[in-house]
Amino acid sequence: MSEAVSAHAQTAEVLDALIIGAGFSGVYQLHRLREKGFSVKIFEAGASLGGIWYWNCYPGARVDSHVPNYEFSIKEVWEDWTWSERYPGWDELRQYFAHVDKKLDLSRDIQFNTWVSGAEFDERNNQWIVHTTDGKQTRTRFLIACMGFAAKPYIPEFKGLESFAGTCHHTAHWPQAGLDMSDKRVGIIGTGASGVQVAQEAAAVASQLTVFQRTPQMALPMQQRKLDAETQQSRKPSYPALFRQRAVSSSTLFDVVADERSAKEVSEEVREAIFEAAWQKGGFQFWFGTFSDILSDEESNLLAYEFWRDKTRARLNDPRLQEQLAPMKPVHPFGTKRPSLEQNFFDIFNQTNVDLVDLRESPIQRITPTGLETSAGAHEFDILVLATGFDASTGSFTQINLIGSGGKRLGDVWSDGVRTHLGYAIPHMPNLLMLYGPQSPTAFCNGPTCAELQGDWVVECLSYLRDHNHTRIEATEEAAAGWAAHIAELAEGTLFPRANSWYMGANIPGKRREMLFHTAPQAYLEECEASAAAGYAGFDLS
Ligand code: NA7
Repeated sequence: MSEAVSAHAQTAEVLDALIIGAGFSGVYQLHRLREKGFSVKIFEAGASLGGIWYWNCYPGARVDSHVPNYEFSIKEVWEDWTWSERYPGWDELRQYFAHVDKKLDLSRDIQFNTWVSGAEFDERNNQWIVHTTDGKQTRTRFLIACMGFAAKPYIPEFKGLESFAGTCHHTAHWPQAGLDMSDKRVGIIGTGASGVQVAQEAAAVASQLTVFQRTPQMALPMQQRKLDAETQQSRKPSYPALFRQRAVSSSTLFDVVADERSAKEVSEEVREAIFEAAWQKGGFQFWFGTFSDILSDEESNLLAYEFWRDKTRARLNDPRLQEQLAPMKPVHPFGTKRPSLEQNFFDIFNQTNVDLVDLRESPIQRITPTGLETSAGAHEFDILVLATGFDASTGSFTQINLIGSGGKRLGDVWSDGVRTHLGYAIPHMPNLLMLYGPQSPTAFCNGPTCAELQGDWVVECLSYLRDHNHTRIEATEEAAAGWAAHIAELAEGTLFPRANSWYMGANIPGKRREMLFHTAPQAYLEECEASAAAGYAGFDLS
């Protein structure tokens, strides 16, 4: 620590907790920690609350977990809030955050437009000194990272990208003022959730849409439904039980429960009926809610894939499109990349204004001032959309200059792979606690649910430290090595390692290939409870 920083920091106010990020996790932490009497603030890079729903404001951006499972269980928040759709869009989610803000009076403790560029641990005082891009430093006893899994957008190093003369945006950097795609020629690279959603909207208004697909997207029907306020209000008495259920059953996982049998052990008739029911129900029901072994047994997985494939091909008029979008043989096991939820994604390719370019047949060679060139030819457009995803989970942390105890940098601590204990804390990074981060069930549990289940653990932990006069908590190296082995072992019992997904860190060139998430949320909650009950086993407290 430089003397200047030290001198400045020592005269400043010291917070009990500084939270980075005002998405679901951050605002829940703020609310709960304030209730417990901690002095706490949020630093948020965006101009308002919402986290992912602030940044991802491209047309069609919407959540893939349904409400009311995708909302806070805080009574004063839900009692007079109703949604217009089962899977709300980004604009309605922003309105929800404004409602949460009003109800819980959050903004007074949130500093917006404040990007945390780094933080260093002051061992003498057991405090973090947090640096923001406005050149200021803030001291805090605990630093709580609530940055979400998608704080670092990924833009591939396409040759010539800077030469494009039209309008070009990554989906997570969409202009806050909006961008009209009407009567424009639009090119979209990427067919993950973002690419699928923006393509559906562009197809309706653009004069020409070209979708560049590298890997077929095993998108599932959303079965979106409008919701009316009266019906929602009449169901409110059941909400407390519904929210309690999130913590005690496998429904934590997006509110879907699978049949305990194997897809292989039932008759074809029964299997088709269960698949069809899940399909009609929509959302992630067909992903996690059919048979127990879909994501662990290759043969069962193939049965699900074939059902998906046949349903999808039936919607496409052209045999070539059928093979490009829903190939006879799966490119990876079904569901090992997060399936996007679609409304009319496959149907748009039957339209005359929509083209698909299969990048496996003809890779992108360069971006040009007027469009892009693949090995098969040139494509021109006015708007280029980069729906190319994120350096998921760990990218949120590695983009910040974190310096822990003994001057250890995060890159050093993670040089042999990600190391955390319970996904909450990193060795050599004392008093830094993470929510919705790596090596927890982040990707298999929705935002608000995880914000509360993990968030309560963190609040209890900080209260315990205060009650026991501890000023420092740190994950042990031994516990973190054991946790990394546990995460890897859990993944080995599934088919997830078989796809080049962001779950596996395999969407970013050069990123270490390792499962980044805990795949069994229920077991995870029990493991966290057990650690807390044992006085925070796996952590050094002092
Ligand atoms: P995703 O799901 O990571 O999708 C990114 C897409 O971009 C995917 O189709 C990629 O193809 C494609 N991509 C990435 N790099 C390239 C290059 N170099 N060339 C061509 N295509 C490329 O990100 P999203 O933003 O859609 O969704 C992220 C999550 O947010 C989502 O899962 C939901 O949870 C919400 P690939 O499949 O790697 O071949």
